[in-house]
Amino acid sequence: KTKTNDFHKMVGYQIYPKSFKDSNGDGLGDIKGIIEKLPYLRELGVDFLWINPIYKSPQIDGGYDISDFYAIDEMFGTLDDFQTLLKEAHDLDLKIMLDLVVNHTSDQHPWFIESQKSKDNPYRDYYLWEDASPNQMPNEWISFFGGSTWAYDEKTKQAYFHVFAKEQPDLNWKNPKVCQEIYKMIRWWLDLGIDGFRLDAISHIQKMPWSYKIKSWKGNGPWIPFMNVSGIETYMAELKAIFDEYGALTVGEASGVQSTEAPDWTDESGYINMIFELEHNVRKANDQSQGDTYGYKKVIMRWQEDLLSRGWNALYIENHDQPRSIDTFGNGSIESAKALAVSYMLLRGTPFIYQGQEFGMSNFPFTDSKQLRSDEIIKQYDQLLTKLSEKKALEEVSKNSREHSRTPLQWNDSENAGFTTGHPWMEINPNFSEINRQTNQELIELYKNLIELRHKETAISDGSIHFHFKRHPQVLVYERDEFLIIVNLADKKAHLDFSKIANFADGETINYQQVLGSSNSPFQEKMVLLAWEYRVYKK
Ligand code: TEU
Repeated sequence: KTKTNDFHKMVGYQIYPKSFKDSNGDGLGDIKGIIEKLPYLRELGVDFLWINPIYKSPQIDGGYDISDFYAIDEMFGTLDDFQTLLKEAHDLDLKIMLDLVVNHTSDQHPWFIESQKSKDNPYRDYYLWEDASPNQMPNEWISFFGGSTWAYDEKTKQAYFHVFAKEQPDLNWKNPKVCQEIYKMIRWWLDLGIDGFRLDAISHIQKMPWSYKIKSWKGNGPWIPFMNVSGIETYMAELKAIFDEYGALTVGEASGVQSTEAPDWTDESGYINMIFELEHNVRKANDQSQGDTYGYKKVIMRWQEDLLSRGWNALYIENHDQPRSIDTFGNGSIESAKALAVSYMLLRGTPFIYQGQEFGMSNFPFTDSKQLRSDEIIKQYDQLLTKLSEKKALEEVSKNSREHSRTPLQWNDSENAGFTTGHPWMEINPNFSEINRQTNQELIELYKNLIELRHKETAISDGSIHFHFKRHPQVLVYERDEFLIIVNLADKKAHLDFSKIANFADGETINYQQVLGSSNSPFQEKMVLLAWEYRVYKK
């Protein structure tokens, strides 16, 4: 296989399998459930599915704690089921992308179980162990999920390193045996016929020397010692060689890779096809549950411009780590969900749709801590209880929580929203009779139209991008060659005056035809946009 630019035209769909569709009534989504819904996904028009981890796992972190890279977790089915999924998806021309989680394993992985046994165990160096004492860790670094990056082990008087939960020990990439094991595993899945990988937390595999002192505890400061640290190039180049050999489709989750560095990661000779930026989820300073629209817009514009001549963006507004966009950047209305869809689906890059986003699924109204499912959120909650009331603590942890996006999918208004015939593993959003795949057809239609534009129009898949009204706080305006896209991202009116803009002001009326829009509105130099209005024109 050779490297092509096919992915420029593609649209991905992200599946959080535990909450997608349950086929056997145990309340947990599974592989057979995905198979059931393939026709729906085909009809939507997406080209590939990214499935969150389905490997064997104790599920401390939604499957991102893998205890066997070669086995499918029982809750999702069997390897046979997976191969059936592959075949049926491929028959429908849908590609399958799996999550590749290689920064860490579960502490229940046989390698770690061995590693923990003694200092001279052959697997000791598969992980990162250092001398320590219960009150003296090797350094002051802190993990993404809170607390020290070190977990002390009484038996050997050493601590092991973890950037996520303590049940997710980081692998030691400096050990060539570890690399070989990982590369072997990658080949195994590609040989099985999968089409590619989403590289989880890949920018963390290389760490600074343990003596590194954290300079700032604000923003990304604490993560500097393990975010895109120099030396990572060697591993990335080795990974790339394998991906190229198979023509694998690859997207990196690589926080810490700056927009100015992303071209090197994703151009023709880059390590991966495309990259997710993790910066656009900007929140209002006084309210973590509310998106800052201008902040979002500025990040998007910067990434689009920095990757214009080289490199490729993976575009998204929702995933399993973020609350629902309709409530964060929208106002809960379907109009706002439509505006958000248009704001990112026609940018330069490969868009991803997160399950349920296409029919307006929204945040969950948490009323009881028993509704929480993520281990790290429950820990946060317990911690908050030491200083806050139950109500306040719950409010605090659910403000900006990734739990919101992980509730079961709302397929219809029947019992359990058509997700399961059993008892759902996580409570279903009580709004399922109003918001489900049957009710919000208009939003689904819009997504279909946007996907079709990406497939048909090379200006959209491969064209240039140029922004206008860059300082406008709520309206996003961009040209993709002969296309002009205008989106009002707020629930109030906005005025635009194109007459001062060079291309638009040469006296002649531009012959724009409206391709999509929330209303029928011919192009005018001076225009008034209604709340959440969007317009797509073509010359
Ligand atoms: O998330 C990783 C992730 O978001 C960090 O790499 C990010 O850099 C950090 O939070 C700073 O903003 C992935 C998965 O998406 C997530 O669900 C897992 O919990 C995590 O990896 C661990 O595998």
